[in-house]
Amino acid sequence: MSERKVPGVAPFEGAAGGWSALGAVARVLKDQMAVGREASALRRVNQPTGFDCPGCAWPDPRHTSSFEFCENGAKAVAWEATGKRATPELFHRHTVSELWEWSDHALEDAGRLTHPLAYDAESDRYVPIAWDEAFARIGQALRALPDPDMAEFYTSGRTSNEAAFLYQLMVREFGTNNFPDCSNMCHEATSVGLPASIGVGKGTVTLEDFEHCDALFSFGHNPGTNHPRMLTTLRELSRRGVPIIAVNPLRERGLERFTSPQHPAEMLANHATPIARTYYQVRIGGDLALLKGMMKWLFEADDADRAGGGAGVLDHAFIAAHTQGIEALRADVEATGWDDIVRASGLAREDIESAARVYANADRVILCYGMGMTQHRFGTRNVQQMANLLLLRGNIGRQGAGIAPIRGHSNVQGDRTVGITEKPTPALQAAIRRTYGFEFPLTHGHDAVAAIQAIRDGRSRALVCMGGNLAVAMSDPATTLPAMRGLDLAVHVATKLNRSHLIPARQAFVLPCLGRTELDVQASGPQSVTVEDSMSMVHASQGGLAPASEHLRSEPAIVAGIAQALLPGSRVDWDGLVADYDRIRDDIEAVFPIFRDFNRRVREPGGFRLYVGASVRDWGGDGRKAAFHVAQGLNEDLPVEGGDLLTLTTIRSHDQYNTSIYGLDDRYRGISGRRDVVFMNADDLRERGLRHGDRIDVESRVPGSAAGAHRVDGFLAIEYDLPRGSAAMYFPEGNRLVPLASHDAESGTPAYKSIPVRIAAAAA
Ligand SMILES: Nc1nc2c(c(=O)[nH]1)N[C@H]1C(S)=C(S)[C@@H](COP(=O)(O)OP(=O)(O)OC[C@H]3O[C@@H](n4cnc5c(=O)[nH]c(N)nc54)[C@H](O)[C@@H]3O)O[C@H]1N2
Ligand SMILES: Nc1nc2c(c(=O)[nH]1)N[C@H]1C(S)=C(S)[C@@H](COP(=O)(O)OP(=O)(O)OC[C@H]3O[C@@H](n4cnc5c(=O)[nH]c(N)nc54)[C@H](O)[C@@H]3O)O[C@H]1N2
Ligand SMILES: [Mo]
Repeated sequence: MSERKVPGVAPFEGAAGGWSALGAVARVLKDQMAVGREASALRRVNQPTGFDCPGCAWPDPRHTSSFEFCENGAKAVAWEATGKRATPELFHRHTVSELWEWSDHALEDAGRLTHPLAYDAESDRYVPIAWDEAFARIGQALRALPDPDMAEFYTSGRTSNEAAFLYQLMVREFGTNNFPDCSNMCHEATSVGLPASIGVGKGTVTLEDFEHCDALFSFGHNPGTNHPRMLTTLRELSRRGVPIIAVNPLRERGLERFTSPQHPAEMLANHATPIARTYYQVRIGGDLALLKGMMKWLFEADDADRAGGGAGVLDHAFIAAHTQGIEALRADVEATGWDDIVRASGLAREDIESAARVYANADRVILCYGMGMTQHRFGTRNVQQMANLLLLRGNIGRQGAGIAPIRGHSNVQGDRTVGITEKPTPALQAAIRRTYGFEFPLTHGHDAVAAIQAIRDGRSRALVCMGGNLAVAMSDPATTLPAMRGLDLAVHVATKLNRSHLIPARQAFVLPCLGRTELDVQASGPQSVTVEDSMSMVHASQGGLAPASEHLRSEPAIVAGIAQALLPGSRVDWDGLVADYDRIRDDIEAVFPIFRDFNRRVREPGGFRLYVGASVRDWGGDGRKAAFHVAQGLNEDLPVEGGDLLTLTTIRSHDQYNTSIYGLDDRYRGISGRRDVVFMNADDLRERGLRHGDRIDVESRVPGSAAGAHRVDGFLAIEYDLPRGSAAMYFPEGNRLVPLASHDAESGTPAYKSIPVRIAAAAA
């Protein structure tokens, strides 16, 4: 590390978790000014009778464990259950143009929204409006569009199954499939890649499988920050002697060592459990090469073993009975030379071989992965090569083995299950016809990128957002923000104020909703909603706090309100459904038979698991087999080492939830009080005549993007332990470097994590 002192930059020596995590929670509770309300809220997180943590989609041990401490779960709860309020008074004091100048942090830190608001162009202010009037105007504006396909209906992944189901029902009865959703920016490569490989776009493991696995590979995710409850599972594996192999360009503390706040002895002794046994710092975007290298070794080892009379290293019985396409895969990896694999992965051949050996020596392997694999121009290929690796040794569909995409938002997986998809199936069409008697088109609608393109080109004139912060989460703000200005209609259902709400449309509305932590009372009494976690477990969630304002409505009630104004002759009994969410669940079951016996099963402690065919080696029915997929090349469009360009990735800090910026610290990476940093390798710095702490300009060099169009200026270069040729900065700041058109060709996932850039000393 450089000797130079840079304000706010100092290595963090501790383990993940431990006392520093408890301290951070104490601070956030104090900052949000409502210790009484939150502390009681925290005890109800992920309890059999409590609410589902809005933090992440990692499952709970049957939802029956005692309160499991998680720093970032606690922050998510405190942020929602805050004592601060963004009242009409705030909007009276500040015009929308003034609020635009606030930081993302300051906007949300204004607190919970309390009243429905409508934009008044004359005064440039949001002013309170009655719910019914808002619904009427929204319905009217949508009906005034020449074509339902000129409206976009976005969903962020906190939305419950019940709200999401009603939402898609309303939108389909209206007549479009334009369902951009946060999953399009997240695990879409999984949703597209895995069905082609294993017949289902979901993970195949359950939490129990982790108790039986004997090797775990972790590709491109950061549990210490983004799913801290997973550290408890990783700690148990490590203590059981299971090798954990981390593949990540950055050395993330949560993958290195963990002090569990659940274990007083470990806390008091300041002891930490080591997590990853081996840590491979792959080049950004180099995973494809690593995976091909591991498979190449497996094929070679298999040949050698069989030549010596052995049964082979691959699971030949499984491959013969359950898969297709092995020959093409073999031909591809055999044709790929070691020199290319080493160059593209940035790893030594011995390292790749030893990773393959650990894999081959284990009977039951689980492979977990996150955004480090999906948010690339080759995201879908990455996903399919991971599936290939597992299939080669029959590591899918048996106890202790499988693939585990780590989902982001706490119900992003469930939203998709209950119909939030721009690609509806004939089965869905038939089920909706059967249940409600209306038709909707099967034509594919817009995903997130296509929605922004349509808005940019004037083909879409209305945007309705069920949560989220689309304008900031999306790539390319230079395109996205101006495109959204001047829509005919913008509607945001939200808990807190964010930048997306401040982009004026001819008519704009902010509709404040209940959060997960809050009591939801409808005509039949208190209601619970349901969510689906990363492992396809569906369970109930019921908030207990008094709502942040008496004017809030639940998401299902808001959807019903809009629907009744939008669809006068609707075939759906909106009032009846909202009066009793059991009735929504009955309808979900009627439309999606996978929810058989929904209301009964969701009342069992811990809920139930949805059927995932690949978990029992059903690869999609009709005698289908799992398929090996060939990925041409080795991510050849990434810059070559030693050249002028670097590959930049965008990551989350420890103090943010996507676009919600809780604070300016990134404790485990040694950053405090700032976010304007670019993590760089020491040699890359030196080669550019730069020193740790220098101001730099970063220019995107994505092929085809106009010179100078996508840049970030005046950031701080930080010397950091990551491979040569690789650099990292925070999301959403880094979105300015990602042109809208730079995305995975197959899934449309923006390439947030492989941005070729040129970095030089700051001009000014
Ligand atoms: N506290 C908190 N929790 C969250 C979120 C949050 O913002 N804050 N967000 C939620 C959401 S929506 C999601 S999707 C998940 C995201 O959870 P993650 O998938 O963990 O998200 P990221 O921070 O984007 O980082 C992924 C990791 O990938 C690594 N990486 C980057 N590029 C590459 C690469 O090319 N190859 C490999 N192998 N690794 C790479 C980075 O170093 C980083 O450690 O978390 C969810 N949970
Ligand atoms: N460069 C870069 N860009 C990325 C990523 C990256 O890694 N790098 N990650 C991408 C990923 S994985 C994702 S998932 C997207 C996230 O995209 P989004 O899901 O659109 O964004 P969030 O920041 O999670 O949304 C925050 C807002 O949600 C609202 N909200 C919170 N809780 C609730 C609720 O219960 N109900 C309602 N109605 N609203 C609520 C609040 O108003 C808050 O301001 O960003 C993507 N963008
Ligand atoms: Mo995500």
